[in-house]
Amino acid sequence: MPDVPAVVARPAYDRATIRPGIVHLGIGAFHRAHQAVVIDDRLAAGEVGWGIVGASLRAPDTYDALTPQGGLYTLAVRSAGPTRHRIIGSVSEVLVAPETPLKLLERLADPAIRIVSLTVTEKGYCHDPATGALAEDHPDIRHDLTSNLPRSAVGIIVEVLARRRAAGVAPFTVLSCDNLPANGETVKRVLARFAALRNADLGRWVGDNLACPSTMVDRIVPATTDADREEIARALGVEDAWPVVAEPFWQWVVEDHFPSGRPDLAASGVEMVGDVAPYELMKLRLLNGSHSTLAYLGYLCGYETVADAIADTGIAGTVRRLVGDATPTLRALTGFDVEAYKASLIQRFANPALRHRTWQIAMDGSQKLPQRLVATVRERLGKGMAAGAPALGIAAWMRYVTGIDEKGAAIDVRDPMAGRLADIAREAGPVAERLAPALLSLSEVFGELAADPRLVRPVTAALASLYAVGAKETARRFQAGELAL
Ligand code: CS2
Repeated sequence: MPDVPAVVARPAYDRATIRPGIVHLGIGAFHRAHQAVVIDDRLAAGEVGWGIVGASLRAPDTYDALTPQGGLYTLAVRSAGPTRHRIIGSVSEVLVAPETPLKLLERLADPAIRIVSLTVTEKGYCHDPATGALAEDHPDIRHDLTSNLPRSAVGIIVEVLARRRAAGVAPFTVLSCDNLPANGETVKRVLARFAALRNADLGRWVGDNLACPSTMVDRIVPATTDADREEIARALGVEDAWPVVAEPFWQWVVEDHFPSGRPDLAASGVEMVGDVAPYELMKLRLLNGSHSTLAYLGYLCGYETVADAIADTGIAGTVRRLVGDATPTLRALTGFDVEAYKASLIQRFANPALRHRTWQIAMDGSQKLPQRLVATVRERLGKGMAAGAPALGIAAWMRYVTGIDEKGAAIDVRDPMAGRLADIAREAGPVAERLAPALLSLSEVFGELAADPRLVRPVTAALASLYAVGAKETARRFQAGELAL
């Protein structure tokens, strides 16, 4: 353990005693600032059988950074007050799936592994975002159906479940920690379908035996920058190749269904519940819905970070209206103060010490919009209400994915559907009446609402305004009640 100032919290346990009990797929900054911190607490409480083997499914960068540090890294918790630093020790090993695929399969097959958790982002589930069904023509799925060296999370998990079953080893619990609605059901649906495509009997076995509790995860964790690395090195007096930076707030709500055992998560502040759905809906529609709206409007206005965007009164007012419009679509939550959660959101977005880039959140919109904005519209329409604020968020996404900003400069649009989005934008041209219906016809994103005039009309009106007067003035008009959607 390097010599760091005494104020820096360190693992309060002997790391040599840790035994892995969890394999985490997708070991990015979010996992390291959220679930791994809870596990660090459990290890400190003496539950040494729950160390984490973290796997990257694509790039070796996390492996390269953390392996020379023995898996240790710093968590910097940033707010308006002084930054708090803590060294996390729960990651005992990092693997890179494409480089050592057999090693990963071997670790996953180990009976000591009782939980396989995932943060692979929305697109990592290889599903149709609107329906939640496995995308059977996805190139990774097609590859994995014919290979015993799978590359997708879905293919890897099913391969190992088959091996464990053949060896008479109980399955692990699969714990999705991604921002998807009913993430447990979603991962189970794609796993069972993939397994059935391999072999009908395996498909049934997965359906009958695999536990996939749903979870709601919440903590704002911007991508680490070189400036963060330098600042943390100065504070610690040692270099950390890949620290993570987060806000103080965190929440983790987990459905309590772990037939293969679990650490005592509740003892570290995790809420163990029977039904996560009301929490998920609240978080996806309030926080993530606001985030995506802030990202597209903010980026178009030229704001680099969420904190810059929320300082714009028009955008802040639009986010408040979005939260208000999403509220009637939420389900009742007993014992949780939704009003306090709502009130804290603007403050969290305004955190001056988190430099959360609008561009980062804008990524993968085609995968995020369905649960963040489209689902809110669907429920509002079902209740006889107008589409409301989400229509502006959707229109801002459309303006963004044209790939040209308000000054005529190129936007680096990152999205698995980027090619199709660009083709549609090129064909329609910068004409709201053509572009809005053309993008709305993407059924993967908008489902059955594609041609619904109750969505087409307000989205077209919002997009026309974005073209005519720009994002800043459109947000101002919307929050002032001068643009009805
Ligand atoms: C963000 C989320 O990048 C994004 O899409 O909306 O990562 C968000 O910061 C987290 O879900 C907060 O819990």
